[in-house]
Amino acid sequence: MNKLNELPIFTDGSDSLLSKHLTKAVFAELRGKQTRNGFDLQQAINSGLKNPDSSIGVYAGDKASYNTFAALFDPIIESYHGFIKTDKHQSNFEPNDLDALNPDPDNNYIISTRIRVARNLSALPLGPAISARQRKIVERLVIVALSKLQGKLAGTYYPLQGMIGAVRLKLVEDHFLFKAGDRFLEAAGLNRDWPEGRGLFHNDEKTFLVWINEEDQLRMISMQMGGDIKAVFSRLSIAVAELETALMFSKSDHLGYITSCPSNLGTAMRASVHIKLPRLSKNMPEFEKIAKQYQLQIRGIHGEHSESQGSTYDISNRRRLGVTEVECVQALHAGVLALINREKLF
Ligand code: ADP
Ligand code: CIR
Repeated sequence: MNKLNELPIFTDGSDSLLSKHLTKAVFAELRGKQTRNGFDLQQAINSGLKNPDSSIGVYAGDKASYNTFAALFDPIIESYHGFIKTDKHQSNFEPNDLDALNPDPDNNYIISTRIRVARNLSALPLGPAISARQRKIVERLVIVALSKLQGKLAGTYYPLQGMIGAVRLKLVEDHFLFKAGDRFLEAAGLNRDWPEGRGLFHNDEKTFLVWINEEDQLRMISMQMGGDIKAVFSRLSIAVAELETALMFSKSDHLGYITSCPSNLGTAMRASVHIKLPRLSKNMPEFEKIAKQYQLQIRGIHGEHSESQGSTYDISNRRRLGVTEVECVQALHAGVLALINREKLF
């Protein structure tokens, strides 16, 4: 990696939170700093520099990055989540507090529902600064914890190393597995030693899955066909509580669960539906207006940075910090109801 001597110049097309908040003064304050794991500013911002179309553009190498590089990370966190230094994050993962009747009981619009949370182990650096040896320790610890799951959550771990190419691609295509070679993760150092230490756990029904050592050390996922958001949330709540008894996750009173991308801090939860909106999606300004009003993010059908296919979109909660898990999902539910009601009016 080249040494970062001068304030990077961002092209006009760059709209990332990095380009907005890496001012001359912030750069001067942070350029010589590094955390105890040796993670420096160059590593924190490399993804945004290499990928001018980033929306965020920064990654943390460890929990300490959020203090060491606070002059850059705090304004990014505030811009993304609307959460300031004096705010406190609170958790509520209680399914009984969620009021979310299926918004599409006849299956006319919602294809599938998925909720994921990210977690990292408190004793080790985050993915951008982890060593190959430490990554394998994560894999081993998580496999042991997963092997204790019982009943419908019990399943099998499939390491990426040695997996047949066609099998891996089918899992990606079917939305169960992360893709390889993501350029944002590549520039963040998250693809080092690929595919060592990475893998996928899932139960027989593929309704509970865990990604190991992708962008975060764990991504725990609950998903199923249709729009029963509450069932998906309940399954995840039980599974996460179970794994939390066996693993010590990195968190802070202020920032909630610590993740490598600041957009995932707090609940680290993205609750989404794949939804068909053939009429509304022909009127993008109206579609985007409703999404903005309900603080929803619109993604393509193969996830972040992908295009939509036909009129099917991935709709999810945008905020994850300063809101509880129940509030994240309640926001998705309210937004999805509004989208379906608008679609019906055309
Ligand atoms: P993340 O959810 O971790 O932010 P991505 O946006 O990359 O990551 O999505 C990961 C995968 O999950 C992609 O294959 C995406 O299509 C799939 N996915 C997301 N939401 C749903 C959903 N509601 N139903 C089915 N698959 C989904
Ligand atoms: C980016 O900056 O575009 C990538 N590093 C991904 C950021 C995560 N995106 C999001 O909205 N949660």
